[in-house]
Formats: sequence, structure tokens, C-alpha cells
Amino acid sequence: MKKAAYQLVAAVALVLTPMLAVPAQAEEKRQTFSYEEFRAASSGLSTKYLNDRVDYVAYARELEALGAKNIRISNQVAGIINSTPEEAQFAYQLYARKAAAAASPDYGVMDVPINAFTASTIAYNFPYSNSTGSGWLDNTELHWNFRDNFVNGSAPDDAIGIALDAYDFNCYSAVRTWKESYTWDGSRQTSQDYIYQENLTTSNAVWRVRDRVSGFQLLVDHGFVALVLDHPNGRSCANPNQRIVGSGWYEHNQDGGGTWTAGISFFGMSLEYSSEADKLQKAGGVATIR
Ligand SMILES: [Ca+2]
Ligand SMILES: [Ca+2]
Repeated sequence: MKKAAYQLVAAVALVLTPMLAVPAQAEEKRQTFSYEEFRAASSGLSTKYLNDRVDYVAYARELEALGAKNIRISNQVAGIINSTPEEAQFAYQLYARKAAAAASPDYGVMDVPINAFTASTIAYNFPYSNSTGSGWLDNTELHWNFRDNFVNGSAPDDAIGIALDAYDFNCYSAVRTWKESYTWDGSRQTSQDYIYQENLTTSNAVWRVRDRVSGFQLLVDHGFVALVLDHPNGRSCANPNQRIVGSGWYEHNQDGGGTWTAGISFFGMSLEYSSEADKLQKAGGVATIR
């Protein structure tokens, strides 16, 4: 049935093509999104593919269907460094099998189990067009996921950081950040996403994650934040296809109080706490675009 329908569409398209004669440029434009449209179209993919059951390949295929290119993935704990989705998936499956075979979970610094959460850096770009122009948007994202049965969020807020290596300001400009968080079953309370931007410069950003439990659910079971560079078409600059290099970190803390201040650079993120808390930081790791 599907094949027949496809053949029919193909046949109709063949007949109509000379009549429509759409200019190539208009055809291309119709297939690109604004940033907001891209985010709306990709909403929910992290629940589908980057929650407790991880499928980097299927995730990447869906992003690519929306125009994403150059997808690279890092997940330092799983030994994944700037890998293609296929390489990342292979390594992740080995890691997950080993972790499942371990008799009991290891414990990290203080009392946060080492397998409480994972952090991945995912980098890619996609073409955009909107009312002001067109170009490419270079995304560096930090995705986190707590085990669905890990329900232990508490003060102070968790922290996420993303930092970029030096890039040519004449070619690129940091335009925006993005944030999404979900409960274990993919529910998203859009009126309250529990993520607050702490700091934003041209090369890094820090967010606070209000990891709280309600109704036996961790409100921020999984999600991501993104730091996005705009690469407009038609800029004259020395290196228009420079490799963008970014890295991300997630630090979970619990059973403490007070607050923290964050220091961040391309080489790492460190938090200074006003009072003691159980904590564990994981690095997504370095991922590049182009
Ligand atoms: Ca989860
Ligand atoms: Ca916390």
C-alpha cells in the first residue's frame, strides 16, 4: 500500500514538474526552518531517543531529516569522544552492557551513585532562513538523563555549563541559548522548565537546574541546553568554515543548602559551594562542528 502510494505520488510529481517549474532557490528555501521552527519540529526527540533507552543513531536520523548535518557526539563516561552517531551507539551499547553487569553501582564523590545520570555533548549545524536572512546555525548541546528510577533531586540547584573554543567573531556570532526539560515519561511543563540561565558570554553559558521531586518524579529527569552560533551567509571573513569546538558539563548535587558560584572556561567548569553538598560532575566532552 505504501509503495503504491509512493509510486502514485512519484508519477504525479513527474507529470507536474514541468508545469510547476519552481525556481531552485525557492525550493531550497522552503526546506529550511527558522530556529524556533526547528526546535518545534525536533521537540520530544530527546525523550524518544536519549532517555533511559539510548539510540543516538535514530536520534541523528530524525535531526538530519530536519536538515541537521555534521552530527558529533561525546559521552565521556561511556568512552565516546567526538564520534559519529554510529560509533557513539556502538560504544554506548558496550558501556551499558558493562554497567548492567556490575554487581552494585559504584559511588562517586560523596553519595551520588555513579550511574545516577549521564551527560552527552552533541554538536551539529543546520541551515536556517527567516525574515532577516539565511545561513547556518551551529549548535553545541549538553544533554543529561537521570535514571528513571533515580528520584533524588534537592537543593542546591544543579549546574550545566557549555564552553566554546575560540572562534572568528567576524564569521560567527553567539545568538541564543535554548533549554528543554522533561519528567521521565516525557511530560514537559512548558510554563515552568526549571532551568535558569545564570551566565552568558560570547563563548560560554551556565544554567541552574532546579532538580526537585514532586509526586515521586524528578521534574528534570532529562533534557538539554544549547549554545548556538549564527553563521550568516555572505559574511566576508577569514575562515568561513572554521571548525567550532565545544564542550559541556553537568554537575548534580543534593542534600545540601546554600548556593554556588560557577567558574567556566573551555577547559572545565568548577563550582564553589557556600555549604557542603553531595555532588558528582560528569563531562559530556568535546564535540566539533565541521
Ligand atoms: Ca530518565
Ligand atoms: Ca541539586
